[in-house]
Amino acid sequence: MDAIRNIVILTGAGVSAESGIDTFRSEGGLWEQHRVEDVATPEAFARDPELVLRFYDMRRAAIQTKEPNAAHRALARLDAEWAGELLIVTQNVDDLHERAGARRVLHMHGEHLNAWCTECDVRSRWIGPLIERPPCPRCGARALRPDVVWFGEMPYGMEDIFAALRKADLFVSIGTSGAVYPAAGFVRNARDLGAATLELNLEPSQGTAWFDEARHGPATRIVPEWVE
Ligand code: BJW
Repeated sequence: MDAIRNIVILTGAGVSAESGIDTFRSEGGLWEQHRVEDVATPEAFARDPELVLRFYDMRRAAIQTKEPNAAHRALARLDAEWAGELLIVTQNVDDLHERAGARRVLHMHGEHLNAWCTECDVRSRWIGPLIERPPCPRCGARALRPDVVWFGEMPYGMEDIFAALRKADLFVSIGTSGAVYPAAGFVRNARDLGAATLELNLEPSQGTAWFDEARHGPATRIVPEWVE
């Protein structure tokens, strides 16, 4: 990585799979007969809030019992040691990058540990069940929803992500199927902006042809191998 100074790393559900957190689109990756596209939308929440809140309460509780794996730890080491610019853009709502020690992390699809009050627009740390309709710590309204980005909503941090992509010498995509935009388009954005591109995934992703290089295997093996 001699000529490389600035790195953008995109991570997806595959980086947390070996910690025991289900991916979205794997075999059996359905939730109670619902596709993620049917549960993770503002329309689904309006139609059946109990179903959606139950889905997120269950996932939030499960995530809190999981631990970072060797891939998270390798990325945290890279973050700590890399003198150039580095940004880990994660699509994951878990906090396993942070619990492994990574600091330069941007959660473009939100965080399961946060709730968002749709009444006063304030985000707060909230880890209890949302299905009980707790009051917002700021305004008291019973209008908290998970602070995650659903289909049709604008992902967080897009300006910061594009600023990092413009400066990047290397773009690395880890554990993501390349099915969901705008994240799936970052490889083309990075290429157009002059970065080298590398895919690290269990299998070829939908966008694998866009990468200069692709290495396939479990994240706990191929990510530490790449970092070392
Ligand atoms: C391993 C492994 C191991 C397994 N080791 N690897 C038509 C064309 C283009 C776009 C659109 C379109 N129609 C609609 C859109 C837009 C839409 C979209 O992309 N839809 C698609 C279905 C086509 N996107 C949006 O609406 C987004 N917003 C938006 O576009 O706003 C407008 C905008 C305009 C211009 C600029 C910017 C914005 C919002 C998308 C929100 C996605 N939200 C979710 C839910 C978040 C909350 C939650 O967690 O519940 O985000 S959906 C879900 O998918 C979640 C994930 O972050 C996301 C990506 O999934 P990911 O991480 O890739 O997981 P999987 O399961 O798909 O893949 C796992 C991979 O890991 C696999 O490849 C495995 O092989 C691999 N793997 N084990 C290594 N051990």
